[in-house]
Amino acid sequence: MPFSSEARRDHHPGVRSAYEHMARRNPDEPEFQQAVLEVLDDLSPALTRHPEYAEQRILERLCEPERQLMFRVPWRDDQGQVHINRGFRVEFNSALGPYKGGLRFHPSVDLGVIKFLGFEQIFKNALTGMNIGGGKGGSDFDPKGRSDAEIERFCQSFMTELHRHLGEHTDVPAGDIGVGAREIGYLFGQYRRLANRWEAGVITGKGLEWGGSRVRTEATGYGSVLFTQRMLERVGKALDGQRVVVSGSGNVAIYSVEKAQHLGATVVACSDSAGYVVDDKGLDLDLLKQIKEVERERISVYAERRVGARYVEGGSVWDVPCDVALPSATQNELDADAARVLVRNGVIAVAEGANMPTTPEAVQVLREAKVLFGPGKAANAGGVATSVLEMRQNARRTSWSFQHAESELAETMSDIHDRCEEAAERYGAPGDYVLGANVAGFERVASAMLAQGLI
Ligand code: NDP
Ligand code: 2IT
Repeated sequence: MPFSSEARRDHHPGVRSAYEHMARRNPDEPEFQQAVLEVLDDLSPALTRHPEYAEQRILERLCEPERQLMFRVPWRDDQGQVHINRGFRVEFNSALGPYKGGLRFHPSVDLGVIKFLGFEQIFKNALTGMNIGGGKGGSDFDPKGRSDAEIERFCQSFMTELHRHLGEHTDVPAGDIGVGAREIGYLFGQYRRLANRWEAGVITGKGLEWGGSRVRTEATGYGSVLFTQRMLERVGKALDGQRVVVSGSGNVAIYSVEKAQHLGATVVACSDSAGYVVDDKGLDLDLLKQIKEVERERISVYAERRVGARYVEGGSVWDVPCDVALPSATQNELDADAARVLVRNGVIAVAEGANMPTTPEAVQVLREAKVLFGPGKAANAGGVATSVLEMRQNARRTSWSFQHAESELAETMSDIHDRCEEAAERYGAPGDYVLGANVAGFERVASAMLAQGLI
């Protein structure tokens, strides 16, 4: 990826050389290059204000993970066949706390994908104001169509290698695409067995009976909708009465639908990788949960069971007219063409429930159309923030009520919104949440790195 062909401003030489250095060293990792570019593109004014960041080569250090693990994950399927997958954990930056970030099981996973996610996680975690560093992991294992027993064997094999690198003060994984409550259970079980320690704080997203936190399941979706609500409030609007489209139908999507409905919106569409459903009366949340969480079925089944709903195979969910769009599936799922359709249909706000779902060209289209835009590292930070609430409860051997955990989440999302807003104003770009999130996250990590010396 060339360095910002349509640069929004003249770049500080330190930004340019750090980007070129990173791109040379990681030539086959387009998602990682994209994630770095999206952050560095906003950092020139911060480097001008703080010459010590360039002198100490903070950007070059940030772009190089502290540690990258790749390992073999052998497992046997129900027919006795042997499979070999590749496992990853990228421990990117621990200046602010132990490495923290999810595990993704999806066939598209490779080192570059895990590095893009780990890099984003550094700034997202910094924005929460909490003491967590950035990391990410996963495997190219495809859980689709696998039995519970196969998932269990895979998770046990994966953790057999990973466990030696984890610890509540070292590295604390959680879920992401393809890793939910079931997988976290098998992973924690194998960790506990190998470590001979009941160390709740070593992984988050646990079941409520064994150290999990209320609201962690809901947190990412709830948080992204709360962030959207704060953006709308700033321009004198609210979610009440708005037409919302969500992409995906996994953990983040389902709880975005739930919170948007709580706040009075009508959610008219959601999707999976094969197609999307439209339900003009508003999605039936109980039916959606039954199909996706209980039966683990495809989203097309929703239209078979719900009168008045229709399924569109393939195509783009962004063709469905809406006021608010919440991309909550995967990276680069909302491109410039889709953004133009959204703008033509009158969209007023877009918030990223997923990580990097909007391409840079699409962000540009939305920016030019003055659409409110919440970048993932701010809008979807409610998940990781609630993971920290889980770790806090584990450390104190206590367990909070749903109301208490939810009010902590709401306060955190509001603080993140305000941090982005404040940084954007300080750097002369009021309302630019992308710049605000990048700068505010960066300043916190950079000053910690500077204070801790050359490591
Ligand atoms: P899930 O596995 O629960 O759901 C993923 C959803 O996205 C599914 O509907 C899936 O469809 C769809 N999807 C996945 N890959 C693709 C693809 N290549 N093309 C089209 N659709 C795809 O994952 P989550 O809901 O947990 O994660 C969704 C996003 O949110 C990810 O970007 C993740 O990184 C991000 N995120 C998650 C957090 C969490 O706490 N879980 C926290 C912060 C961000 P299908 O079933 O057809 O594959
Ligand atoms: O992308 C993310 O922030 C997550 N998948 C959640 C990470 C976490 O540690 O809760």
